[in-house]
This record gives sequence, structure tokens and C-alpha cells, in this order.
Amino acid sequence: MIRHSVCALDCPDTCALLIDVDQEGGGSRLRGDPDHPVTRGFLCGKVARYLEREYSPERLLHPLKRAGAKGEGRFERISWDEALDTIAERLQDISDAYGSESILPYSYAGTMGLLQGSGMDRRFFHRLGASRLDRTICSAAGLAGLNATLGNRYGTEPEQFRHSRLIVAWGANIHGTNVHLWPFIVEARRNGAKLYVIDPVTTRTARLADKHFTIYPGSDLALALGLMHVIIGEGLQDAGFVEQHTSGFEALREKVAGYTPERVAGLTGIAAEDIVSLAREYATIRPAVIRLNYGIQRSERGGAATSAIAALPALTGSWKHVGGGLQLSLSQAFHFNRAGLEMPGRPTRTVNMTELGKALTEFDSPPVKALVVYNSNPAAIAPNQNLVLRGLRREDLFTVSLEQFQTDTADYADIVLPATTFLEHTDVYLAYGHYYLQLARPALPAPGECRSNVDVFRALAKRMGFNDACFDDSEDDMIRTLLDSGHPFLAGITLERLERERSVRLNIGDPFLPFAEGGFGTSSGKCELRADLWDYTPPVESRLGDAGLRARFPLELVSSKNDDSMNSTFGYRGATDAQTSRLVVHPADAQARAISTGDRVRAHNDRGSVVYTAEVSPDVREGVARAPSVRWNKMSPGRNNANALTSDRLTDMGGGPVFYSCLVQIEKCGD
Ligand SMILES: Nc1nc2c(c(=O)[nH]1)N[C@H]1C(S)=C(S)[C@@H](COP(=O)(O)OP(=O)(O)OC[C@H]3O[C@@H](n4cnc5c(=O)[nH]c(N)nc54)[C@H](O)[C@@H]3O)O[C@H]1N2
Ligand SMILES: Nc1nc2c(c(=O)[nH]1)N[C@H]1C(S)=C(S)[C@@H](COP(=O)(O)OP(=O)(O)OC[C@H]3O[C@@H](n4cnc5c(=O)[nH]c(N)nc54)[C@H](O)[C@@H]3O)O[C@H]1N2
Ligand code: SF4
Ligand SMILES: [Mo]
Repeated sequence: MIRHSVCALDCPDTCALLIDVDQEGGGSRLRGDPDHPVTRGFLCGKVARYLEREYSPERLLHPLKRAGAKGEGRFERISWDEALDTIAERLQDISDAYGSESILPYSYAGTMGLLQGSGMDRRFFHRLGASRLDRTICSAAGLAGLNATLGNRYGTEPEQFRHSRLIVAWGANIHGTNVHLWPFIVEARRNGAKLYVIDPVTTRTARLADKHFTIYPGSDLALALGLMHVIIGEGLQDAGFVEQHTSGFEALREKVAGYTPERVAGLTGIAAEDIVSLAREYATIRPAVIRLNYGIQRSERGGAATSAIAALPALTGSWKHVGGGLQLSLSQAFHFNRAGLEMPGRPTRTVNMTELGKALTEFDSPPVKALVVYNSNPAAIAPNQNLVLRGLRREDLFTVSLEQFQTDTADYADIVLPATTFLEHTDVYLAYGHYYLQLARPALPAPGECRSNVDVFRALAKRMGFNDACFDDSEDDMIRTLLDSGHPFLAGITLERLERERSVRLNIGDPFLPFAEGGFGTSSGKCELRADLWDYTPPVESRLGDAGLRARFPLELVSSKNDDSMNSTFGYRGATDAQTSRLVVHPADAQARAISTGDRVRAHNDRGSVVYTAEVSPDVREGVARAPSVRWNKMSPGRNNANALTSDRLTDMGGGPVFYSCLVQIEKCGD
């Protein structure tokens, strides 16, 4: 029998899956649905092997309570009743003693499912009056940047990329992290399109590109202003579109006058003549599309950089063309009834998830006394890891982890609850890289005593005496509520229709040209050219940043995504561990330190020190080191990873993390 499912991983592609299931309910083969217009019958390598995870002997199957020291990883099995009673009692006691805001939920996108990730859990914590979590860890700076310029975060549909003549992958490793866009690019190139990549690293995508601009990390704002300098200076803007649909052009003209190609070359490391030719080609080749991804906004100037890049298609009028425009995240087009799903209740303190270390070690009035983690592995993925781990070690902190695997975070938990995978529970999925809404029903039985997040938070609500009707809602009730927003993009999309069709394109018209006739989501309805936000100063932690820091820590560490894993989700796999234990160093930087491929090296700064295996390669720009991420701490010699080096400084906009603005020194380890 073939069953349908949807990949729940935090990936723009949100693939439709087919799974072969035998008489006994065992899954034997997973593949991409050939009928889905974006999945097109194939999966990425990591999920093609997902059944290995599903049936891994390392899956957590029973509730556990801690039997050793925090972090040690010794646990004993307990019953669900004991686990839920303990959690309910402890949360109640903590709430009575310190106030409900001393309880902090911590979750991100381990699953992108709406019910399991922002459904019953939110209802529970809102009813409890717990602190709110500001979920900034991935995209906050970029989304704030897009909002400032476009007002709403719509973008070019992936299927339209086949019509583009110039595709600019800007901080976007398409082939590695968004592989279902790739076939559309192949099709475009067959018709003569060019692919340009702007990335400090020679990624798979860059290797396959027509041109690769190896920009200095964190300098994208300067490049965007340099391109505008050339476009406006040479009169290549679309005067009609600018006149009708943008505001702030005159101030922008003045602002970019100072960003000459020569000056921008010094700031970005891209030759002046390349800046000029890129600007000319971008402004004159039609249609031209920018695939912007989150790589550029994990740096100190990431918000402003995104905001400036997002203005380029309005300057050139590229929003008018099928196959033009820009894509970052498309998720805002899914106009759900979020309030109905999440039941926000009264406002409480908000804690920025990027600052977890500070929250656990510095906050008082009230201090964080209980931490409930699900869909996330903060011990591995949050910046300033030493501070995070110090917080997680606190004896007076009560920690719960809902997990599929015994992660580093689970090692610090007092109670661990075994969670279902997306193949085992019901959920609905938006996407951030396409416009299809999807439903998945359980395709496989849950092993052992695994329970879904919805189930667990429903049970906890009962134990804490919350009698509100919302805690009796079934998954289907929640889906109906979610779809009931009255927004035209969701008109006619019901649970019954999702049940029948499984994947339904939003009612956005075809072709969807969100801003062809203006209609931006800003208060003016225009694309805001925000010259006021766009002054480039190099990140403090960068080659042109703080000279004192740079003298001690001369290399820029980019701990970007590993091609063949998903954040820390597959960290237990040997092959993933081998990939994420590497530090890629440029030959010149390696030579200066007598480092060869295979050497054990130590990367360090004032925040921490991490041991890697060196790979000497020109795939990084001189002065840049790359640590494919995110490794499971406990697999490494120092029981840590790149986030022991990254800082918890926040981005210029949105309060996001600055993972890729990180200065380090590297040396060979003694034997
Ligand atoms: N294989 C795989 N796929 C994934 C993930 C994964 O871990 N592995 N993670 C998923 C998640 S959570 C997300 S958010 C998306 C993210 O997807 P992407 O945004 O594509 O991923 P990143 O690796 O963060 O960044 C993309 C590229 O930006 C480059 N970059 C770094 N700093 C700069 C800079 O300052 N300027 C420019 N121009 N480029 C820079 C990096 O070298 C990298 O190649 O991918 C998702 N898909
Ligand atoms: N240095 C560095 N740090 C980074 C990044 C980077 O590129 N470099 N990327 C950042 C980005 S973009 C992101 S999005 C974050 C990602 O950080 P996280 O969202 O924490 O992602 P993962 O590390 O993949 O951990 C997700 C966990 O959720 C669990 N899980 C999956 N499905 C379910 C479920 O249904 N129920 C429960 N209870 N658990 C489930 C998985 O087993 C997994 O352990 O990391 C950030 N950290
Ligand atoms: S991780 Fe992305 S590309 Fe891979 S199967 Fe899931 S949605 Fe598709
Ligand atoms: Mo992310």
C-alpha cells in the first residue's frame, strides 16, 4: 500500500512524500510524490534515508527521568503517568513560588507542522501564563528587512524560475538547502539563462554557477548599495515603476552616490568592474530574479542588507515579469487564523530565543525556573553555547525535553518524553519555498510509547486542571479553526478538500505576480526605498570590523548549513558527524599556520574553543573558515560545536542571531 505524507523538516521545499507500507504497517520505501509540482518525484539525500531514522535503534521509545548529573546522559525509564504527574506538579509549584513567567517554552522548527509546532503547545503555555518565546533563531532579521521594504513577504513562485533569464543566488546555497528549486533553474539555463552566485564560500551551487562573486561575509548591504549606485547612475532603473510604486527615490539617489564601485570593492572584496557588470546585467536582462536566502541575514547588518536587496526588483521593475522579482520566504501568503489556533490570551514577558544563555543565567524578576523544550535542540543550535550550557546545568532549573532522539539538550533534562515523527502524526504544512498547503495523516504507527506534541500538551493541560474547551479539540478541530480566517487566499480550502487533494495551491491567481502593479503591504502601499536604514558599516566581528579583535582573531568563521543534514537533527549519524567535524581553511591561511588536511585544529575566541579536523581548500575565501553545521556536541572531543564560538549579539533588525559574524583564531593542536 502506498500512503502519502509531507516532509516536516525546516526546509523551503516542504516535499510531498509517498511511502510504501506493508501489511504489518512497516514502511519500506520513501520517495518524492511525482504529482507534486515542486517535489516532482525526488527527495534530497537526507530524507530519502529517513526510514533509517524512523526505525533507528537510537529512537527514544519511553519516558525517562534523569538518574545522573545534568548533561551526563544517565536516565531511567518511567511511566507516562509518572512523567506527566511530575511535570504538572513541578510546573505548578514553580508557578506558585515564582510566578508563571518563570516557565519558558523553547521550540523551533524540528517539525514545521502547524499543529505540532504552534498548536496545542501554544494554547497550553498561553493558558499557563508562561513567558513568550520570540522565535528569532533563523529568520528574524531577514523578515524584518523584507517587511521594512515590501510590507508583506510574498515573492516569486518557484515554478516561475524556469522563465528567468538571470538568476542571482544571493546567500543561497540552492543545491544544498533548497534542492527542489534546482530543476527549474536547470530548465531556465537550458533556455539560455545564467546563474550567478554571491557567497563567500564555493558551495555546490557556486561550483555550478556561471559566475561566482566571493563576497566578504556580512558586506551584502554595501554590495546592494553599490549596485544601486551603478543602476541609478547609468539611468537603468525602471522610471515608470519607480515613480508609481516606490517612495524615497530621491533620498536613495543621494545615499548611493557615495557607494562607488571602487569604494564598494574595498568593502566587499568584489572587483569594481564585476560590480558594474553585475549591476548592468541585473538591470537589463529580463526577467531577472533574485533567490535570496537566509545566509546573508545571519550577520550583524543582516536586516538592513535584506531590506536593501529587496528593493532591487522595484528599482528595475522586475516584479512586472513572470520569472522576475525576488524570493526569500513565501510563508506569509498562508493567511491562517493563527489566533484561533494559538489562543494568545493575556500578554506576558517575551524572551528572545537567541539569548537563551542570558535568559538562563542572568534573568531575574522572575528568573527562568522551568524550561520545556520541544522541536529544538538548544544545547547545540543556540549561540554562545558555553553560557547556554552553564544555564542548562543549573541545579534549580527544571528542564523537560520532548524528543525523538537523546540530543544534548535531552541530556540536560530532568524528564525526557518520547516524541512521534511526522510519519506518525496528523499535521498541516505551509511552506516557505512554495505556495502549496498540505495535509498529512499518520502513515506509520508510533513505536513504543511515543506520543505527539499535541497529545502531550493536551494531557498536561488536563493534569493542570485547565478545563477550557480548546483542550478538548481534536487535530481536525484545530485544522478547521486554522483554515477559518476569511482570507481570500484560503477561500474554498477546507479540511475535506485537503483530505481529497492533500496538496492545494493557495488562491493567488496564476501567474502570481504579487507586486506587478505595486500593491505593496507597506502603509503607503509602495515599495519603501529605506535610505534611512542603509548606511554600511562593517560588522564588529569581520575583517574590516574591530581592529583590536581582528588582531587576535583574524579569521571569519561561517558555520553555514551542511549539505547533507538538517541543522542538528541528524547529528547522531556517523556520516553527518564526519561532515560536521570539518573546518575548511583556505590554503594561504593553512600554510601560515602549518596546517594540512586531516590535522586536528583548534578554533577559538574569547567565548570558547572547538576542535575540528582541518580540510585545506580554496572553497573558502582567504580569511574565511567554514564549519558545516550543526554538529551534535557530544560527538565531538570537546563536547561542543561552532556555537561555542558564535556570539549572542543581535542583528541590526529583528533581534536575530549573528551566527556568521564570528571572528576566530585557528591553530594546529599538539598531538
Ligand atoms: N541540507 C540542508 N538543508 C537545509 C538546512 C540544513 O541544515 N541542511 N537547514 C534549513 C534551514 S533551518 C534554513 S534556515 C535554510 C537556510 O538555507 P540557506 O540560507 O541557503 O543556508 P545557509 O547555509 O545559512 O546560507 C546560505 C549561504 O549563505 C552564505 N553566506 C554566509 N554568510 C554570507 C554573507 O555574509 N553574504 C552572502 N552573500 N552569503 C553568505 C553561506 O556560505 C551559504 O552558502 O536551509 C534549510 N535547508
Ligand atoms: N552555528 C550555527 N547555528 C545554527 C545554524 C547555523 O547555520 N549555524 N542555523 C540556525 C537555524 S537557521 C535554525 S532554524 C536553528 C535550528 O535549530 P532547531 O530548530 O533546534 O533544529 P534542529 O537542530 O534540527 O533540532 C530539531 C529537533 O526537533 C526534534 N523534532 C523533530 N520533530 C519533532 C516533533 O514532532 N516533536 C518533537 N518533540 N521533537 C521533534 C528533532 O529530533 C531535533 O532534535 O539552528 C540555528 N543554529
Ligand atoms: S528536507 Fe527539504 S528537500 Fe529534503 S525531503 Fe524534506 S522538504 Fe524535501
Ligand atoms: Mo533555519
